[in-house]
Amino acid sequence: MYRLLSHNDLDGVGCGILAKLAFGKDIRVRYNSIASLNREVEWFLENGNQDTFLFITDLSVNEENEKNLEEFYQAGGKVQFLDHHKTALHFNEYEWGHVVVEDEEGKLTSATSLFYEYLVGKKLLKATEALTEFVDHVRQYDTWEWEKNENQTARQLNALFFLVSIEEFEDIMLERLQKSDHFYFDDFEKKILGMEDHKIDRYIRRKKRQLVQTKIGEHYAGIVYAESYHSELGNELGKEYPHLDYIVILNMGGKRAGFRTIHDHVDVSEVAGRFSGGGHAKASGCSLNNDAYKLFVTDTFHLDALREDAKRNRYNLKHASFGSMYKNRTEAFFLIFPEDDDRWVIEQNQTEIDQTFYTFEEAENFLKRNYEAWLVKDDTFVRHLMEKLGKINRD
Ligand SMILES: [Mn+2]
Repeated sequence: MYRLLSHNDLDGVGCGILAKLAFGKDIRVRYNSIASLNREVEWFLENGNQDTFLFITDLSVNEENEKNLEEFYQAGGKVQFLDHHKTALHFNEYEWGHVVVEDEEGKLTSATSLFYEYLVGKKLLKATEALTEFVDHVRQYDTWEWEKNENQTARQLNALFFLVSIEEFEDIMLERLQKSDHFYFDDFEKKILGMEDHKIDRYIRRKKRQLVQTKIGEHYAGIVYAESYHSELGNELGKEYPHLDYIVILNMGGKRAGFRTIHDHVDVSEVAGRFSGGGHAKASGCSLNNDAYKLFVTDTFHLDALREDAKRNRYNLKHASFGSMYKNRTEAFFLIFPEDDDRWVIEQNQTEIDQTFYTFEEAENFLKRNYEAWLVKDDTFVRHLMEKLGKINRD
């Protein structure tokens, strides 16, 4: 008999689907949250049969289970641990541990891609075109590589995963992967996935107007409350407000904080680590313990939300040689413009501030971090210029 304990996200369930294809009725699969995995492992070690082969995928166990698994293995127990989280790399010390974050070609791995490689390598599963495609969609979604590749199938595969129950998702995929030459969505799925895309768009648009900014240590963070679509949200908010080092998504119902960044200079697994959480460099999470609650909720609840930059301007544009106009909540006006030798300067209410910048982006970052200013709409821009002109004419 085989037993699989895996994560309850798309990557974790991808492992379950592969396990069922490989072992059929001989495997029992259970999907876990980060918290419930340790209980399951404890239960297995206390009650499990020495003949049952245990797989653990996409999640890490605590130190006690780590020690007990090693004992179980040394006593002849069969266990294989497969993961791709940086925080689990120390499991490679064990013969039963296999943790790879990036493969030899520099491609990011996922639990599903590692498990596929393992099963095919051990001749427990036959590689097919459809399976290879499915595994790579899961991998691209989990590593966020889909975005760079504009792989909408990967994104929609995850959306479908959340639209149906895990059991339904398994059933659909098991049948499709066994029967078809290629991975695909049927017409009904395409229709509901289209509707879901619109719903996500509206949700994200609303959340963009609820984000507050705060400084934590040397980093600037954006904080938002949200129960759903954390990955999409983290990514879209990160792109809308690139001056923020990372985005904190608070799920009050789940009493958890998620951290996302689109930047390479920040490692959010470190941020989560400060609150006993973990994860990847670009996506991580922790429980809302007292410290995290105070920092992210108590200390920021009174703050006003950031304002988005004007999007449909024809005149007041970023990088403009005659200047880009910003404004903040205190009604201060700012102008970013280039000065002779490739330096960008900021003028606040017609007075230049001391600091100068090499690029427009640097200047804008400074402005947004320190003044929470936004690019004003054309009509404000024009009105402001007219007033200035009027003043000059009167003088
Ligand atoms: Mn994963």
